[in-house]
Order: sequence, then structure tokens, then C-alpha cells
Amino acid sequence: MIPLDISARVRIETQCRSCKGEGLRPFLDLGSMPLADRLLSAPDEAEPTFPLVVAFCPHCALVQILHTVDPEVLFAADYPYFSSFSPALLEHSRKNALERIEDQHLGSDSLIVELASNDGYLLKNYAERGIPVLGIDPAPGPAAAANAIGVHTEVAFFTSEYAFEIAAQGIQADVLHANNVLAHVADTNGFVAGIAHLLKPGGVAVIEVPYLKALIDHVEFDTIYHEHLCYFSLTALDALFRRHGLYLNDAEHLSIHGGSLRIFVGKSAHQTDRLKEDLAREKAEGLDSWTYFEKFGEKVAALRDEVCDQIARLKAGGARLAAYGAAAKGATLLNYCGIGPDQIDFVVDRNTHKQGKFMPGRHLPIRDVASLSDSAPDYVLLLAWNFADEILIQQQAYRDAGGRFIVPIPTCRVV
Ligand code: DWN
Repeated sequence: MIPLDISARVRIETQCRSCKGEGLRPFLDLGSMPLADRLLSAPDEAEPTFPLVVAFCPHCALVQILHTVDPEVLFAADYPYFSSFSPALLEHSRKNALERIEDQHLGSDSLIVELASNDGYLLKNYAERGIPVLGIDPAPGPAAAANAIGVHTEVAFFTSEYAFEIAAQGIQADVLHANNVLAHVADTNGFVAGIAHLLKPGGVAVIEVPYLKALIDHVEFDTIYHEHLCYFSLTALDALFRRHGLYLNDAEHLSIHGGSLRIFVGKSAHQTDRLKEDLAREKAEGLDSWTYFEKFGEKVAALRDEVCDQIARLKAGGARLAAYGAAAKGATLLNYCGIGPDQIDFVVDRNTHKQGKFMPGRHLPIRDVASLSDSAPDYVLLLAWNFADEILIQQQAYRDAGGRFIVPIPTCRVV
């Protein structure tokens, strides 16, 4: 059960999470939303909702939400996200580790640390090759899964104090990974200061974050939820790391999660030409100014109407609909679009920890993927659109039998 006094455990931010500047400028209000990853055990379970408003900092260009829900609530013992349920993510992570091993000449005298190491999905690629690892993750479930496969993981929130404490024990990283976590931490500066403590002088922090430009350009509004406190441009990241004696030296553009950045950060400045070009491009396109964001709300509302109209047309024609992917982004999309049991019969997901539970806010039941062939709905709304290629191939038999997928982002289309 989610205790109802939880609504007291939220803070309204008046200063920028990075530079502490005032005058944050809201540009998108998604309304009052449930916690996207807090799946329900019963459809009638009481659940709190919180405002979800996105704002731009005119001083350092960081995009961020204005309400901070207590991390103990967001990442509690029943936090259901396990990275290893996505084969595409596992392959992406394996390649990442192999590249690091080669680039940094890693071996048995190295130490690889991952912040928010989840179920060992990434660190296992080092451990299997005899390279020492340390995982740090606040969610007991995924951490237990990591330790069960031999990936040494400590259950803890990573903070500057925690980093200082383990660095004092002589623990410092040759490579420090932090994938899809920098956006999640309530103390952004403390987290980055902790990275500075934990990184060896010649070490490299290899950090993956969803890319703000992809979110805006492809209208990926559903990737906005209370877990994601910040939405990063290279411009905002550069300012954030410099504040702590760290330097953004390179960045790769990745397709994962709808468009992400893999940034390389060190204790000395060696910016690559491609990073300099990317930073210049962001300035030229206006990611450091308000005008880039001011019309985004209209684009989101238009996409919502597109999705709702498509689903209404199909329902009016007597179609039966299900959804695929009990994703956090799926909760935002269903709740912002007002899609629920009147439109969608159930959601399927491979993550066994999610099956048998109910989607936040709309309370759609979550079943295993086999339900698609058992119930044979006419259409499936693909909430995990960021894995569309993988899932469409996986579900070829359903499609060969006449089933169709509705892919909602960046434009709503039936495939
Ligand atoms: O930042 C975060 C992103 C990176 O991952 C976390 N806050 C939580 C999570 O967000 P999400 O839940 O929107 O992520 P996913 O990984 O896009 O969710 C995909 C869902 O689809 C998962 O529940 C797993 C499921 N899935 C499946 O059932 N079959 C995924 C694949 C690839 C599949 O074949």
C-alpha cells in the first residue's frame, strides 16, 4: 500500500537544481500525475498524485520539473524497474563495457563503479572478465538480483558524503558509469561532487542521459515523470560538471530510450572537436534560450489529441485494444491522454515483477506477453515505443495473424 500521508513528502523547487538561480520559467504543465513507476497491487488502491510542471532555467539552461517527491518514496523496496528485461538494452550495455575495456586498457587491477547499477545488467560484463566492480543502487530488489549473479552491489543512495566515505577507504574508479540516474537525483550537485570524489585522477566517468533535444524535437512528452527531475542538454551538463572541477570532454549520440547522450567526463579539460561542434549547434538552435521551449506545450497537446482521436476511431469501429510495456513513460502517456479501461483492456510486459499489478492512475491490469496471443486484441498501443524495433520483431506472429500496433511517438501511426 502507498501511505496516503505521502503527499506531504514533496518539495516545490524555486531555485534551479544546478546553478541555484531564481526565475525558473515553466513551459509545460502535464497536470496532477500519479508516480509513474509505483505500480498498484490492487485496482482500488489509494494513490497520491503530484503536479508535473517542466521549467527552463534562464541562467544555466537546465530543464527540470518543479516538484521533488521524496526519493525514499520513488525508489522504495518495490521499485519494479529491472534493466535486464530488455535484450536491446543488454546488448547496448555489453558493447559499452567492451569499448571501455579496450579504450581504458582495463584489467584485474582496475575498478569499475556503477551508480544505479540496477540488476547488474552492465557490470556483469566486467565481472565476467575478472575486472573488479562495485555496484551502488538504492533499490533492494534489483541489487539482490545483481549480487545473485556475482556483481558486488551495495544498497545505498549515492551522495557526496557516501562517495567521500568510500573514497577514504581507498575506493576510487578507473571508470565510473551512471546510466539514466543523473536525471533522477534530488541533490544534483551533491551527486556530481560525489563523482568527483570517486573518480581516479586519470579516470573517466561515462554517463548516459536521455537527450533534451530528442525529447523536444520528437515530442517525447511521456518521458517526463516525477523520477526524472532534470532533462539535459550538453550546454547545461557542461555548466553542471565544471562547477565541481569536472570537464565534459566528449559526447556520443545514442538511439536508446528515444535518443540519449553518452558523455565522457574527466578531471582535466580535453574537449573533442565533435563536442565543440555539438555545443555550438545547441547555441545556434537556441537550447540555451526560452524561445526554444515556449511552444512545446502546444505540440504536446496536439500529439495527445492525435493519439486520442486514433483510439476513439478504432473503438468506434468495434476494435478491441491492449497495450504493450508497463513503462514509466506509459503511465505518463495514459494519464495525460486520459486513456483507461474504456479504451484498453490490459497491458502486457515481460517484467515478471510488474505482471499481476496495475498501471498507476488508470489501473489497467498488467499481464504477461502471452496474453496478446491468448486474447488476440485487434490493436496494441505500444507504450514502450523506444523499443519498437525489438518488440515488433518479437511480436511478428501476432502481426502475421492480423494484429496491429499503434506507435504513439513521435507521431501516432498504425503499423
Ligand atoms: O530512466 C528510466 C528509463 C531509462 O527506464 C527509468 N526511470 C525507468 C525506465 O523507464 P521506462 O519504464 O519508461 O523504461 P523502459 O525500459 O522503456 O520500459 C520498457 C518496459 O517494457 C519495461 O517494463 C520492460 C518492457 N519490455 C517488454 O515487456 N518486452 C521491454 C522490452 C524490450 C520487451 O521486449
